[in-house]
Amino acid sequence: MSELNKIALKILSNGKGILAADESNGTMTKRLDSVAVPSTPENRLLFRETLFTSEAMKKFIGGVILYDETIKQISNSNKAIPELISATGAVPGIKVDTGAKVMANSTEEKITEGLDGLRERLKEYYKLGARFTKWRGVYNITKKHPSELSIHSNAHALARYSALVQECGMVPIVEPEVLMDGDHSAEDCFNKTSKVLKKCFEELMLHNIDFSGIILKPNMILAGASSDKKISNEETAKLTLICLKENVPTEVPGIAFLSGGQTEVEATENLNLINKHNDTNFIMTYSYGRALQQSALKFWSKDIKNIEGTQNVFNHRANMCTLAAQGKWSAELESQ
Ligand code: 5MM
Repeated sequence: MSELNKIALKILSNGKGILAADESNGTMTKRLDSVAVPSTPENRLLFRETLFTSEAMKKFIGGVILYDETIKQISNSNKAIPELISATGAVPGIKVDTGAKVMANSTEEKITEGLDGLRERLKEYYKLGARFTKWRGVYNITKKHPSELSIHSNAHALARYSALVQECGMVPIVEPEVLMDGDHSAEDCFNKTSKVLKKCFEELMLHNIDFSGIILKPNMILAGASSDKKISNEETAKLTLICLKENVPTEVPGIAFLSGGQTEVEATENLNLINKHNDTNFIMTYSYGRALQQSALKFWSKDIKNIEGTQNVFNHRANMCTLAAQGKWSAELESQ
């Protein structure tokens, strides 16, 4: 077993999942604005540290994706953040892309940037304690999109990023996110996600990536957020499994889904059904941002000094997600 495969399994095994706490300052400011808390470095740290020191970290969370600001912050208990996370048994990770920007010669599609100087930045993050990384490509669905150009360019960037990350001894999370925005059908989402994944793995292969040392972070197969043709959770689980079986090489150890704008319970229920029907060898777990943090953030905003209360809310959510990652979740458990 390679070192990279060991890291991936440490993050994903036993129903554990990933806490995606890598919101850039722009996104985190939107999240904090929505609950009327000022977005200062101190407040961003306070909320995140509240999650990182919860019981959930030891029991349910295998890895945390950090943002550049956070990985360099010192906790209120005077510890470096990666040290605080490692002490819980979870693996510190870092988002290394510098964001999705409008693609030249296209006003509607985005290309993720951050390859220039990446080799040097990776060395620095490794020294700070990171052992895995994340890069997110985004694709929108319309009649014409994603275009061949966007599918190809984002896959190429994901592959170049992955090669540099593995060279540096870390596990790359490969996140091609086909967005939920729009009124497209689930069938459209299935077809377009399939094309995106197929191209990603072609490019990863071309760049000699060790598939046993990556984690895939895909979207689930859903109808667009404003579509009137929603499908059932059972159908989402089945279509998601077919899509992954058809496009992901069997050497990949695990798949950690993004929540993409689903509610906390929806994202949990869909993951649970995926695991109930999982007839693959892939570990199927979560790498949620919003679907792990939403209710904790709302609770915390009422009194940012109420650490214990906020942690209780987060512990519950992470517990539900970990049950779902084992196919053991049920709706009744939500209210217990
Ligand atoms: C945590 O949110 C990340 C967003 O970062 P940006 O500020 O760079 O947009 C995002 O990449 C996230 O990791 C994934 O989309 C999963 O989060 P959700 O909320 O979709 O589960």
